[in-house]
Amino acid sequence: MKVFKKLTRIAEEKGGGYFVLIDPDTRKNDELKEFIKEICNRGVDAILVGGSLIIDGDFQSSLNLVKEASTVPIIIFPGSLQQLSPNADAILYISLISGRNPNYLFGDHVIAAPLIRKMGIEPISTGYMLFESGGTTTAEFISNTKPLPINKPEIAMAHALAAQYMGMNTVYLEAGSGADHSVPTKIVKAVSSYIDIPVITGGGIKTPDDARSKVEAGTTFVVTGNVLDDPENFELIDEFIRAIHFKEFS
Ligand code: 1GP
Repeated sequence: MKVFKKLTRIAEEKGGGYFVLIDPDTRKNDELKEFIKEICNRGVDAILVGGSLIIDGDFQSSLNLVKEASTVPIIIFPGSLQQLSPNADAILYISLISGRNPNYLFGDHVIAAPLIRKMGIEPISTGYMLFESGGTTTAEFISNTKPLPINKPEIAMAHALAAQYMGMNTVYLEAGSGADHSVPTKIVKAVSSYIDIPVITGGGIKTPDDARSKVEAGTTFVVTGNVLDDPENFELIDEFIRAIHFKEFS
């Protein structure tokens, strides 16, 4: 069975699926390996690797390290065409549908498609929707697009439905990495109940309660990144898992 289908089934069984995002700038070498082993042992469902802007990190070597240490699927979350690797299991094949930048709607995709085919990794067609979140996020700045308003759920719903009608596998509701505020739960609920394809929600999720509210609102997957970078927060991982896999723990 294909990676995304499998993950969707797991999420349905557990209540929700939990993805942890690894930004190659943040963790290096041994520390990264240990972190990956630990989060896999604790029950994360998949690992995303990538970033809108990588400054000091090395995407390829980070991905290879993650691959060596991981027991769960590795999905590339590409910030650019440089972030491709045959060592991943799948890639979020992202169209930035909240924006109108042609390169991110159907431009880089043309260049990446033959490479992805050659690499033999699974493309997960993703309608990526960036939302206002209290400040300018890297994703917003780099993509030069305007985020969706958070006080107009109907705009988000129409975008998500268009993604479904265009045959995409999923929509990703994104507040931006390190966002002040996560995508409002009412938006997650409005979109999730309006479409039939799985929803991924990420950006600015800092507490297990917030993660749980997104799952209750209907998201299929929750993504966290920054929150676990602070070693003091590491133990939160178990709480995130309990909050997201709530069916297993109820
Ligand atoms: C960004 O959803 C991810 O796409 C993770 O965001 O680092 O804010 O958790 P955070």
